[in-house]
This record gives sequence, structure tokens and C-alpha cells, in this order.
Amino acid sequence: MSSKILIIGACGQIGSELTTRLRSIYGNDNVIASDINYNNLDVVNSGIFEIVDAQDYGSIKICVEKYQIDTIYLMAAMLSATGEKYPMKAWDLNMDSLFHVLNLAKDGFIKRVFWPSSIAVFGPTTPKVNTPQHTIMEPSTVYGITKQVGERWCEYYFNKYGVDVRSIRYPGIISWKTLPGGGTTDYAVDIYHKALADGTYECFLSEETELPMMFMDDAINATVDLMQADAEKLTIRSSYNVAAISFTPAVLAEEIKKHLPDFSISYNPDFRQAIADSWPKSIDDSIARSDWNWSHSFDMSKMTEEMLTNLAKIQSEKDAN
Ligand code: VAH
Repeated sequence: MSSKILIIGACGQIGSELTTRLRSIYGNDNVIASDINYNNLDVVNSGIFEIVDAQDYGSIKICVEKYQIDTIYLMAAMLSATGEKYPMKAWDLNMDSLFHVLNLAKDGFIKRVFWPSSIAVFGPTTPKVNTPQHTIMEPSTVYGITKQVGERWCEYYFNKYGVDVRSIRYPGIISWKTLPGGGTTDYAVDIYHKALADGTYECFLSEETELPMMFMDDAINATVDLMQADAEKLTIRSSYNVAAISFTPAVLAEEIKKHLPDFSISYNPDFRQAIADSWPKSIDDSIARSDWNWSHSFDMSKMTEEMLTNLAKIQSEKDAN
């Protein structure tokens, strides 16, 4: 039986590309994209689209019943930087939406759930290099707290109710199709846009701030591979560490200069520096690699090539119109 999939938060950075990939795998009519508004017309106009409020149980349930959904990818969340500006909104959105989807699964309305966690679950007391799957986790951001608590609830619903919920601790995700919003790692996307548009970039993190990152194609591959993995092989039901590349803004700037020799970077750390300083520098993802054969394919050079080539193409198409 083919899956009938609902993506909540389909207009976002990851949700929009996940929609495209899942439609290519399962067929356009088997993947319902949804969000709280119509703010990504590529997604809205590329297949079935519904307005769904992730915080409204009834809104989700109506969509599940209308399309006989069996799998939900819950991609709606308030990220780290915005979450620090609106703590209670971040808690309410990130937690209400998770409980609604977990309860739909517990009560038999759907069969499977994907829910994204983040390296933001780790905090200042977590070992920063090659951070293990199981380690001390004292997140110091609201976003990180919602991800830590969410992981515990996912594991509880699996153990207590047999809910097939699967999760990945995403690092910073870098892509060119849709701008991210409200994240601390977003500098690693902004820098490519500014390098092409202005030849210079003022970075809101310090030059030596090393963070775990991943190109979008790898993140989508990890998500699909985990959801297609044999359930018996999965030993983690909180959320899997996955890793690809770790780098600093200074190292990324040097990679960009290989393509744009005149590019320059300056540094003006803001409130997001404290968030970044609380996170690991690199992640040990050996359990994901052994449980479900996870492996990344984009290094920094290949990612930078992909980012600059595609952003330059978009810019020249805009200039031509
Ligand atoms: C953020 N992009 O910056 C997200 C991510 C690891 C960071 O979760 O908040």
C-alpha cells in the first residue's frame, strides 16, 4: 500500500524540499503539503496544498481524515533565535504540534510520524567535540528545551503506546531554494547570498565559531532513509545524531573566495553568539551509520559549488526578466 503523507510546515526551508522529494518518491497525489499560510507559492502550486494550523488538533485531524493520511512529517517549529525573542510562543508551537501528531498516532488515526530534533538539544555542559548520541544535555535555549522534551515524549510514545515515531537531530541546514528563518546557523546561508549580491558579508557569529552543518540534499536523504528503514533495525527512538561537515565562518569564507576572490567578510557577533557557543562543534553519528546506513555526500567544497552555481543562476534569471 503506498503511503499517504501529510507534511505540516511544508512552506519552510526543510519542509519545502521534503515535499518535492516525497512527491517524487510516492507520487504527487499521495503527498499533501500544508502550512499556516500560502507563503511559498512553489509548494502551494506544485500539488495538493491545505491550510493547516499545527497548533490546532482539529485542523490536523480534518486533513488526516479528508486524505486518509497514514504518515505525518511535522516540520513546523519556531527556531532558536526567534524562540529566544518569543519563548512562550516557541514552547506552545513546538510542543502543542508534537502532542497533536503523537496523539493522532496513539489513537490510531495515523501510522507513522517524522519529527525533527536538532543539535540544539545539547547545551554548554555537553562535550563539544564528537558529541555522542547519549550524553549530558542541558540546553540553554527555549528551542533546545522543546527539542529535548520532545525527544523524551517521542521515546515515551514509542515505548508506552507503540507509536512508530522517528527523529533526527538536524545540524545547521544549508540550502539555496528557500531562505531559512529565525535560526542561528542561518549565517551559513546568508553568506552565499551576500557574497554574490554584495561581495561582502557581515557575520553575526565570530570567525572561530565552529558548528555542525549539512547540505539540504543530505538532510533530505537522511530523513527519507530513516523513514524507509526497517523498524527492527532502529535502536534509537528519541532522536538520531547525524553529521556531515563542521566549519567556522572563517573557513567557509575561504572556500567562497576560491570562487569569488574579491569576497570579504567582517564579524559583528550579536545575541546569537551565545546560542552558538552553547552548541557542539562536531557530532558522533556512528549509531545512525550502523543502524540505517546513514552517510553524507556533500563536503564543504561540493556544497559551496552547488550553492553559488544555483544562486547565480537564479540571480541571472531575475536580471533577464
Ligand atoms: C537553528 N537552523 O539555527 C536551526 C538549527 C542546529 C540549528 O536547529 O535554530
